[in-house]
Amino acid sequence: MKKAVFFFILMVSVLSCNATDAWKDREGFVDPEKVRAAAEVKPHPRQLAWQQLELTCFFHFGINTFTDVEWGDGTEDPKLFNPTELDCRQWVKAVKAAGFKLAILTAKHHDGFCLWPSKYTTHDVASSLYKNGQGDVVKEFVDACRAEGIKIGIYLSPWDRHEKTYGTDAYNDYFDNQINEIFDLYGPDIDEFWFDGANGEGPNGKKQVYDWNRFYKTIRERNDNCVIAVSGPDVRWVGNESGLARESEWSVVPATARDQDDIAAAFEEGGFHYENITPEEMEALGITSYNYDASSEYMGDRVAISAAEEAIWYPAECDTSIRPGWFYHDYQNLQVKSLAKLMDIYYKSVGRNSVLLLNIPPDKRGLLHDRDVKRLKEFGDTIKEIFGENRAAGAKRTDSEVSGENYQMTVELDLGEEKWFNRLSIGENIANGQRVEKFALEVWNGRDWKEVERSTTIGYKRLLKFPLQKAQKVRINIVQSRYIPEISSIGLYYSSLY
Ligand code: FUL
Repeated sequence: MKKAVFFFILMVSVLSCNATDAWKDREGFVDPEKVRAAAEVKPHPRQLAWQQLELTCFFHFGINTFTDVEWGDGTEDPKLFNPTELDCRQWVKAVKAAGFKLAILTAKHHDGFCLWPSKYTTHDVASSLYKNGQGDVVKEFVDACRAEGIKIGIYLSPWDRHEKTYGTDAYNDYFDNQINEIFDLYGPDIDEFWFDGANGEGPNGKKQVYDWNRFYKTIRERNDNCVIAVSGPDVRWVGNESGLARESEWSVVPATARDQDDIAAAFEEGGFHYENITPEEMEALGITSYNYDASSEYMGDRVAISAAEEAIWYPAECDTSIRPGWFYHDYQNLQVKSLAKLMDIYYKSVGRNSVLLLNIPPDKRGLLHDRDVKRLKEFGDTIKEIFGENRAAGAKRTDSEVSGENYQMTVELDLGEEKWFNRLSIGENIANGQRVEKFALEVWNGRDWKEVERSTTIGYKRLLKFPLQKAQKVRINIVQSRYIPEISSIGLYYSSLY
């Protein structure tokens, strides 16, 4: 009996601990004016359009597919590239059926091998056996995307382990020329350029000093709607390759998050940061700038914003692969991520104010493997099944007044009758910024409002999983916001499994 009482007390304290932890503030200097100003930072229309895609994908395909490695060194024989059944339409159909809206092809990876016939190098498809050197994979890819209505993304690795000019100013010309070449041949409707953060040595042992602003200017001139990701100003790498956003994911972060040298350092050294100290302490330590840690769990929180000179809209993209590697390897055929794993990633990427970038690597034939195609279909079907029926559709919504220095308010929904649900989808009108810091989901049990779940940021979309509820009235209790909350969508759903 004693044991049972002890266990009960332990469980109660563990549960209440968890509940309060979600709202626990980090210790540190907070400047209310800067926090308030951060709520005014808004996305560029190209960033907003990108965020609304939710599901985007990668196709890692190239010379590595044939040499069976993850990073080629640029010395591989182009003749090895020879897909026997290449069908980009098969790739694009598979991802489209699963709900993906944009696909990115690795037109050039770190080995420098180009999947299009480039007039600036011979390390490309034109020197391969594929269609006797007459093939053009980038063209086949963009044609397939256009035919299926999928947006187009191009991955062009700045780091080039083949190109002889790498490490000199001439390489900046080479890289800029290739960006222009891509637009000349396949543009202008390229919606995402993906520049990797990895920056190693070239064939002559030199590292490149990139002329980033020149590359960005070229892209802006060719298509102002195109977002530039990772080593670029529009889309931020989330900080891991597991497809997981932070529990609190802010799209408004210190401007230093966009500093290219810091991004490269973060890739190499795991990064470093000083956001937990006051400006006075920074001065005393001789630190002049707030440094960047791509994986800091505090990215964009009040303390980080308070230490920043400037805050910018720089939303997170969560990249991960459906298999352990980015490129296809036969021996990984039994390691395709499970549906449960993919759904967990979905809740923790799209469901945490981020865009998912899922890689599905085509094999040596130039086709997606059956196992990957099957898993993609299950993934898309499961999302549609869960989120296809919104049990809050047509509900009567009542917003309270906003009060207090934390802009508290409630949004109440009357569902018209009692309904069962165990998933919440909620969104802010991010065209006006990201504001909510702490909220709770509550249900009316006939006498009182009962708290079901506590959470933190919302942003474009927040998904919550919680135990099954039956209620007619539901309330979102916003307990802390940086400015007047603008809740633009609320959905309630039921899922038996995921
Ligand atoms: C990394 C690269 O080094 C990997 O090969 C892969 O392309 C991944 C998406 O980005 O930085």
